[in-house]
Amino acid sequence: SVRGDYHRTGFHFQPLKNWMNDPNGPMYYNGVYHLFYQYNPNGTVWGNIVWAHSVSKDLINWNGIEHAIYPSKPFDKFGCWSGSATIIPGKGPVILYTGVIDENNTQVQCYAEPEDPNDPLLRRWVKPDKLNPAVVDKDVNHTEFRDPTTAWWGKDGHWRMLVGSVRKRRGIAYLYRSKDFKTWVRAKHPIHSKGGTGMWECPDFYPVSVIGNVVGNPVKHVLKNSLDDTKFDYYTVGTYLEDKDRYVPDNTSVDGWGGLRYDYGNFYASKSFFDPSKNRRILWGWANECDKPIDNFRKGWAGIQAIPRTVWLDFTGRQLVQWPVEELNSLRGKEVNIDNQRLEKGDYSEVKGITAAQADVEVTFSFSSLDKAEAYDPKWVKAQDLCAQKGSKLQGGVGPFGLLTLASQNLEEFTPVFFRVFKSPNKHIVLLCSDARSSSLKSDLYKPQFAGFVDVDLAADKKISLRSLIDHSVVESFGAGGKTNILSRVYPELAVMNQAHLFVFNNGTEPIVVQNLKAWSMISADIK
Ligand code: DQQ
Repeated sequence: SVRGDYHRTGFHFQPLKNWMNDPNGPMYYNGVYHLFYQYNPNGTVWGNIVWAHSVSKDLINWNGIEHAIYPSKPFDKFGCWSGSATIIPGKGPVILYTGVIDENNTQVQCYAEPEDPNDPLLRRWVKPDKLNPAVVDKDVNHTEFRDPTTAWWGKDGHWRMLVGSVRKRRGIAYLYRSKDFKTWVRAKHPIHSKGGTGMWECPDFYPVSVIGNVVGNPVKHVLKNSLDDTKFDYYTVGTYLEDKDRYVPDNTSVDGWGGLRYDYGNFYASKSFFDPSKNRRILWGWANECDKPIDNFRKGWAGIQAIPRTVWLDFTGRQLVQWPVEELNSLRGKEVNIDNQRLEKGDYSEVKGITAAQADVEVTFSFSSLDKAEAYDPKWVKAQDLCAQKGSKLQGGVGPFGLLTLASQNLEEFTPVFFRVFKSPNKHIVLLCSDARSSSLKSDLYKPQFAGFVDVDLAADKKISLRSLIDHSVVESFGAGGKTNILSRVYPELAVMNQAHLFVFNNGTEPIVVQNLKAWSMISADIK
């Protein structure tokens, strides 16, 4: 097979060919899930952007239909960029998106609605001239003014929505209000902003509560911004002061690069929506290629979407938790199990009997003591640097232990996903790492080691869980039940198709027990 075929995903969403980036306007309407996305119909690089459109009954199997929004008017002639859907009670869905009006990249916000609201698939979208452009604002940075959010309805009977921007180096989420969804007026104060963080792309703002209390009191709000500077999605948990229309992050969450991320890997420009059919909030995020542009060209495609994730507030109130939507389990085929397998220092053991290049793995590791944990140096503030320094090969105390995914038989190639535990004076510090440095024999690729800290109390539990979705060129991992997540894009040359293997390993002095491991061969999703 040609390079590209064996890196194509089996159950992660991707179009048949060409370039895809941000998920746009996700929603559930009249029994159908809609996913729009930034798409180049003519090539494998970013450009000629339209809103492609796919529909689904289950978030896993998709049918591509005609492009929903494409340049057709003076206000979007140079691009139809990211935006969101809002379902207006008694009327139905509408879309706000960013139109690029000239070669200078001047951005305005535009309005689109279904041509026929009774079409179950909402195939055709129109942009009424008298409603467009919906927002033109002379007082903002006109080339950095984009990505309107889903609107929400305030107690005063006015709609509100946010648009991302920047002034000097201050990232800004401007707030606009409207009585009728037609005329929008910028509020005196942005809902939130933060100096030194650069352009805020694709803001997202929504209420959250601890799971089981989704419909009841929203206890907190989340503001997510995609930082153009770093290409990661950062969020804070905080309070929305409705009467002032300001958002204030809690003192346990910080804005900017030092803050919490949805994902510590390749995951950007994400967007969430509320799914009333199952009372849950679902998050979509774009996972860019790490392959070279020339290889994207050879493959004929570039960009995938992460598996849609249910998102809720952790019981501590300090962070979110994410988990693949339950519908994904419908693709689980053959299952293998391991119980109570002990791994001494240096042990690695193959998980046989599944298609290791297209699999779902859930595992719980336990150990009897934390005494051997390595000392933590307070200088190690960046998880990614610590992972670079320690990796999976350097022997530790408690860990490194975890999975070797997409591994070739003799480990010439492998992508380790693993924990390392450190001891600091008052607590233990847990690192989750997904290290692409050994993922491919090919040398001229971007093979980053990604990592994040995991906020868990191991002293109480002495165990930790990991789930990895392995899909040819992606390893998407959820640590500690979805508290710290990492998506890696990898391009093995040997560990492909039925030449790929999966191992559990321990490279620390403390013995680790694979308390329980379940792995499934994954059936391919039906994505047309
Ligand atoms: N991608 C879109 C923009 C957005 C950026 C253009 C984020 O609207 O700011 O394709 O990836």
